[in-house]
Amino acid sequence: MLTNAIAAGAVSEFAADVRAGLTKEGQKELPSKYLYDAVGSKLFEVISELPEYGLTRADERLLRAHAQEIVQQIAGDVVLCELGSGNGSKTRWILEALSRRRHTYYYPIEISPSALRTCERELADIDSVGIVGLEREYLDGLLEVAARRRLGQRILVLFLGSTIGNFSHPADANFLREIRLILQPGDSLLLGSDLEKPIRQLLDAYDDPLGVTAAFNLNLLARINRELDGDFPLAQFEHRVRFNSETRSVEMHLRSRQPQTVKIRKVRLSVRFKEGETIWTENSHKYSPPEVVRMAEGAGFRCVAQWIDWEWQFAESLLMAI
Ligand code: AVI
Repeated sequence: MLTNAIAAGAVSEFAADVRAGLTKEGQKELPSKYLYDAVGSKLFEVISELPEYGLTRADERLLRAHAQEIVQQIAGDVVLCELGSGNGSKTRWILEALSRRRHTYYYPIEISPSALRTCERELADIDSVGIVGLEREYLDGLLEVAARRRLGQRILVLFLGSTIGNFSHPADANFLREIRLILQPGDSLLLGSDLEKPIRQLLDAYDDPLGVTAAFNLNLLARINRELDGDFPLAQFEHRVRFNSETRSVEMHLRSRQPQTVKIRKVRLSVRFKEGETIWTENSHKYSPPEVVRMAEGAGFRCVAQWIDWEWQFAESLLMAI
C-alpha cells in the first residue's frame, strides 16, 4: 500500500515537472534527472564506456589512484554516503580503503531503484561494509544519513561524476550550500567535476557516432510515452548538442523535425512544436579548478586537496565543512 502511494507520488511529480517544462514561455525544457529511468541508466552506463566520453574513466582513475590518500585526510569513524551512486563501480576504491580501517556503513542515495539494486549487488563482496540503499532525492537521503549518525561519527559525502555540472549556475553553488547546511564542521565532501576542454572534444563526447547519447536523450520522450501515456513520435525528434560559451556548458536538446502537436494524456496536455523548436534536456557545465575551489568556499567548505586527471581534464576536490 505504502509502495503504491510512493510510486503514485513519483509519477505525479514527474507529470507536474513535464507540464511545467513543456508549457514554459520561450525555451521548453525537461529536468535532466528524468533521463535516468531503468533504460536511461543502462544507456548512461554504455556512454561511460564510449571512447569519445572519457569523463567516467577519468573519475575512476583518480579515485583508484588516490583513494588511500583521500581517506587518510579524514580521521575517525566515517559514514560514507553517495549522492547518485549509479552502479557503484567508482565507489569501490574509497569503500575498500575505509573498510580496511574499520567496519563502515555505506548509504547510496538514488532515485533509480534499478541502479540502486545494481550498486548494492556490485559492492556486496567488500568485507566489513554495511550497505543501506536509500531510494530518495539527494538532500532527503542526506538528511536521513545525518539523522542516523552516531555521536563522534563523521560523514563523507561522495558527489562524483560531475553531476554538479548538470545544475545550472547558480544552482550548483546553492546545492553545495544545501549540502553544507546538513553537514557538521569536520564532515567532508568529495566532489568530482569535469573541466574545460576543446569544444570539438566536448561535442564528440555528447554526440557520439554510435548514437548512444542520442538514444539516452530520446529515451526521455519514450519515458513520457510509457509513463504518462504520451504520443511523442520519436522519429520526428532529433538529438542536438551545442556548446554555450557564455555559460561554458554543453547543452543537450531534442529538436522537432517538423511542426507537430503531441498529446500527453495523463497530464491532459497538448503541446505544439514549431519546426526546429527544441526541448532543452540537459546542461553540463565545464569548470576550471579554481572555480570549483571558489564555489566550495562560498558554500562553507575548505578545499583540503584537489587531484586532476590530465588525460581527460577532470578534478576530484576534497572539501571539508568549516
Ligand atoms: C551524469 N552527467 C554528469 C553526465 C554529463 O556528462 O553531464 C550525463 C551525460 N549526458 C550526456 N552524456 C552524459
